[in-house]
Amino acid sequence: MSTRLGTTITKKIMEEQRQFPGAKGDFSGMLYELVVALKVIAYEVNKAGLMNILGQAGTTNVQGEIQQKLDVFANTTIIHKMDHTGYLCGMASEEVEGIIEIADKHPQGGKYVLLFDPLDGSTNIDVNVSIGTIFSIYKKKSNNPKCAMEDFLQPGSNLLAAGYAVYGSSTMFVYSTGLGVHGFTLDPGVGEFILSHPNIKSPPKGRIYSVNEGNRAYWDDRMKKMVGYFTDEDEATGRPYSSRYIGSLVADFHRNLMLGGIFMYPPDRKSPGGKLRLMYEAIPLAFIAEQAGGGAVNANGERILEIQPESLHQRTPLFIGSKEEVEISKRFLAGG
Ligand code: AHM
Ligand code: MG
Repeated sequence: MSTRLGTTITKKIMEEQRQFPGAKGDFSGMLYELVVALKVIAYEVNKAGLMNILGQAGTTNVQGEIQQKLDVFANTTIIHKMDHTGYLCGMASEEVEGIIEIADKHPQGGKYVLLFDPLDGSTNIDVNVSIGTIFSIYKKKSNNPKCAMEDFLQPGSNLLAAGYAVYGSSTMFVYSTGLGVHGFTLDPGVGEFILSHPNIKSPPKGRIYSVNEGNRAYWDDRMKKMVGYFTDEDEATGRPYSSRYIGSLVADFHRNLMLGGIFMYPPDRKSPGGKLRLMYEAIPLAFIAEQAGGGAVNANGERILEIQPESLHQRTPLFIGSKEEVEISKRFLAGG
């Protein structure tokens, strides 16, 4: 039996730290802590059917959606794992209305802010379908002793790091600090993430389109034409595309990142501003998509990473994936 474990996430983070000569290790320390929180969530998700943890917690989050018990667990796990580290000046979560400040009893003066969607795809929890956690990290901007809203409302082009965990047939952790995208698979035997997908590059052209077609009646003509394009037959351009839709953004995104294709959550009559959250979902995944050679735009064809956020829980339409399919979506969004 081989005793080789492969490259652990700790080793990879240390290697990346060495590429920033002035780095003191705070950023790396923060990532390690976050990875531990994600392992705790993965463990809990994996035994969800065994514990009396399934079902709704009976509280409603800021978006007015009913929270599942595991949402609450994931949210508090990340907050409690990160709040006493001294690395952060604050956090923001999809499940919490305002900024999560660092309590006075914990070390102050952290240089970074962490934003996260603790459990994305939460309607899939009870039915054993892949779900995940999405995160992003910015450097604190303001001179406030505590963090201020401006520290959070930064465009994605300022991101220091972003990534996600997918709790699926295995648990994967995918992240980027701007030096490419790296994917790790959790070895449950040793409880360590092992580098399984170094330097992920998304295929420049894919074969998959992902959208909730049940919303077709609410779409505008641009959207109907675009999906018509993906489903029409044309051998020269490899159409029709295949349709794949899980209903967990993070899992849909991950599959398309690996196989190539486009994920779309357009504006529609029910949600004219789109459904997904700019800060917790669109920006971090756009950062990963671009680092892997793909792209991400809103319904005006604007690059997601260039949007100046106006509020923590702002929503956005999202078209994200391989370079070619994002260009096709831009063409249709422009009315062509
Ligand atoms: P959430 O589970 O964090 O609230 O995220 C919203 C989810 C996304 O994961 C997914 O892409 C989308 O909502 C699915 O929406 P719909 O059911 O309208 O297709
Ligand atoms: Mg989500």
